[in-house]
Amino acid sequence: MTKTTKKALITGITGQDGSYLAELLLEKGYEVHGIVRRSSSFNTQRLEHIYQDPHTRDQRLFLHYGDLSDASNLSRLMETIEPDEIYNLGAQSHVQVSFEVPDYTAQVSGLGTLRLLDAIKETGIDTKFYQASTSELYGLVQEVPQSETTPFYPRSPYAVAKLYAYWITVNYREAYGIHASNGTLFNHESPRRGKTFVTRKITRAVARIKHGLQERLYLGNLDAKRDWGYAPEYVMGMWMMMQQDKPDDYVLATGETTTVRDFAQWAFERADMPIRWEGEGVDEKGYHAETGKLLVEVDPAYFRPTEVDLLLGDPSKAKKAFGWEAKTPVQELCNIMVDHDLGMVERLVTLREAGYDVIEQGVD
Ligand code: NDP
Ligand code: GDR
Repeated sequence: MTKTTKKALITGITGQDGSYLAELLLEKGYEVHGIVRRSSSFNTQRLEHIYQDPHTRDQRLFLHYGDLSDASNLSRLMETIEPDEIYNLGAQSHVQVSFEVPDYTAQVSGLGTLRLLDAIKETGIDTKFYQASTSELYGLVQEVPQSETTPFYPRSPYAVAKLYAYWITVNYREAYGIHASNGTLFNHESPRRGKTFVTRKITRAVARIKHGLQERLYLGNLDAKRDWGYAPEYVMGMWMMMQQDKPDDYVLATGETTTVRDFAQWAFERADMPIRWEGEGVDEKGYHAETGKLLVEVDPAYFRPTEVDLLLGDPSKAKKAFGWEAKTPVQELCNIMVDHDLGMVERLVTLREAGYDVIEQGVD
């Protein structure tokens, strides 16, 4: 290992963004350290293709047990690893779930950031810090499009926790001179997106319906609008932010917004199941335009106590500062995800037809 090899520490390495970021940093020659939670079942599926056995010579990917709720663990890891860059992507990241576990969400997604920043301050290591901030901070619409100067109005325990994390990042930058930046990222998706976020829930259901594994897709608010981009491009933006001489806060977004209904429409179309919509609100239903089969129904269980109706970002500051731009239009993103999920379900069905007793998760 040469002395010039940069070291990165990623919290949330097992998540969608963490896995893409680890890949990117390994490609760039970094030594990558990730914090993994102990779990009774494997939670490292997204890292399988880059996993290195600890006995491998020239190992460059290291996984450490840890948790954002455990300050002494974070401090010890910081001291032993001495990373040049820290990417804090770990979070209880599901907005609806945060209404069920608000205290835990605050501990992890809010105070977890403080624990990391304080460990940097107390250990005195020379490192850069990236905070995974979110367009959920904008919440109740104040201004469209939303930029770095738009006021925040969080609408969920998740968003309130992230508001704390945003400001504690700014505070430690100003108070202690830490190179700490907030990336305020709008929704970004991929075939690695968790299966309970709406885009992936839709694309996976489309594939399962196509192959007869599921009858129908139940959704919540079809009118919600999101600025959806492609996750690998966003982790590149995180890295670019960290290469700036001065820390700052930046929005990453596509500048386009789409309703949940339109995303679902495109996804079914991609799998040759065009939809026609009938009814309104809770009674709205999506039928197969040709067969008349009921494919989409609204289930109020998925409505949130307080909703974020419209997100549309203005990424011009990041473009001007370091040339970052989203490249994949949302419909292409939808196609990428549907094609992936169709392939996944096809493999599953083929294996089952051949007599193998495979569980669905096994081929994801
Ligand atoms: P995921 O939900 O896919 O991943 C979250 C990661 O955090 C997982 O690795 C998870 O581990 C880990 N984690 C959860 N709880 C803890 C804990 N107590 N201690 C340590 N790690 C923990 O999220 P994404 O990859 O989509 O998002 C990455 C970050 O960016 C998150 O902070 C999210 O809030 C934020 N964000 C995401 C956006 C998006 O559109 N994807 C947009 C804006 C911000 P495990 O695998 O064990 O569950
Ligand atoms: P979001 O993503 O809340 O924006 O947070 P999600 O995909 O969960 O919801 C997007 C919108 O779709 C509506 N919706 C549904 N959502 C889910 N999950 N399931 C449904 O069945 C459903 N039906 C309609 C939601 O009401 C919402 O309006 C994501 C996370 O990655 C956060 O961590 C991140 O900070 C933000 O994106 C930016």
